[in-house]
Amino acid sequence: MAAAAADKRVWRNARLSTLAAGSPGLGIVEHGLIAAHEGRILYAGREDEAPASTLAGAESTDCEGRWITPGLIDCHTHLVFAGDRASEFEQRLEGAGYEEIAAAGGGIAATVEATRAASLDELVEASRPRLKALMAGGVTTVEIKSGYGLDIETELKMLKAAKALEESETVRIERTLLALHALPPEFRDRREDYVRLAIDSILPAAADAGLASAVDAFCEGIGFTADEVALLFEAAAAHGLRVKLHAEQLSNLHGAALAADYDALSADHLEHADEEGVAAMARAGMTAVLLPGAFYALRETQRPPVDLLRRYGVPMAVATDCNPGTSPVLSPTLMMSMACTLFGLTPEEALAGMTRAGARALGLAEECGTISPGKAADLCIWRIGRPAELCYWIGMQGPERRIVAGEDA
Ligand code: DI6
Ligand code: FE
Repeated sequence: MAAAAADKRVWRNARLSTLAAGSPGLGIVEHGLIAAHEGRILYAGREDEAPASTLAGAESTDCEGRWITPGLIDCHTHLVFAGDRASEFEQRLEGAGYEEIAAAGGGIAATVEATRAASLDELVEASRPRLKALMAGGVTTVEIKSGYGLDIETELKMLKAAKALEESETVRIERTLLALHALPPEFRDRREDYVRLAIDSILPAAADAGLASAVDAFCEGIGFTADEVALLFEAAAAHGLRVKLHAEQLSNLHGAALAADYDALSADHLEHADEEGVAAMARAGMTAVLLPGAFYALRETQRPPVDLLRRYGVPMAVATDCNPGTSPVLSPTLMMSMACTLFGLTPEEALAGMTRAGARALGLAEECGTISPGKAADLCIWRIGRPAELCYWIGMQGPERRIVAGEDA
């Protein structure tokens, strides 16, 4: 993201949904005003209570009663990849299962082949429209994982592509190394060797190049075992990288509890998580990342344990999981809608899931996700009558205006 920031700006005559911690519910402020200086929020509250000093000399925008929310945060995507998997979609419609397709060499392996074959530039340009679609939907921060390279060169190429996208688009991008995503075909009979390559070579290379801020893995029957993930997480800690985990998506390998042992930021998917896993997540202060797009596309029936997550006070983030196989999703508000309709979240929980909890899942809780003094002035201005509309419309257009670091984006 370009590092420019407007000097001093004010958005007035607005209705705010601040999501600020400590405020009840959505943190609603009627007759609200937001003031920002050099890309950071100075004041967010009632217009008639705004200190004169925050207004002096500011460029002022009349929001004409529109709603302002924090910019949306998509904390789990695989949006950098080459090729597409529409044919796999057709196969699934004819009855083939996701795990069956993967076992037959399709699925993730098909995207790996296309991603290895693409140049860095091709990869960036193939991915840009997906990023742009998410941005148009209101996303101001997005996490992008590697995981379709599964060799040093291509994993780094993917992370470099994510970096190039951040440098050329007005959006914040967090990069995550997902080397333990699938076993690459050339290691089919040498599983341990690939795990060693990921831990001893790919991880250090990504860390040394400063290309990733977190490490993820796919802990699943068709992915990697809890023991293999534990080895990876030890190495991540040694390199000073936080961890997160695809856990309990298709079965329960107790990945959530494992992730908690390594002070993970989040466990993601969680359809098959049990009370032990949720309790461990609560103790470790983790965030649960719910991905209703994958649940929908795979026509899953086991829902994540939302009641348990509520009971244990584990914050629930909602994300697109944008990927070519199980979640070809390009709309953040559609995920909020599905989080409500398919998983039973309230509209308040779904909006918190794509703002405050999304930031927490990325370790960015101090930086963004709520409209609070000191945080980045990343905002969406919506032409809606009430915040629940963000979850209610199916296929809604994005915000009327998107602000990143205090600038119209
Ligand atoms: N879980 C998912 O939903 C994606 N990766 C993962 O570990 C699927 C990725 C793909 O099918 O390409
Ligand atoms: Fe995923």
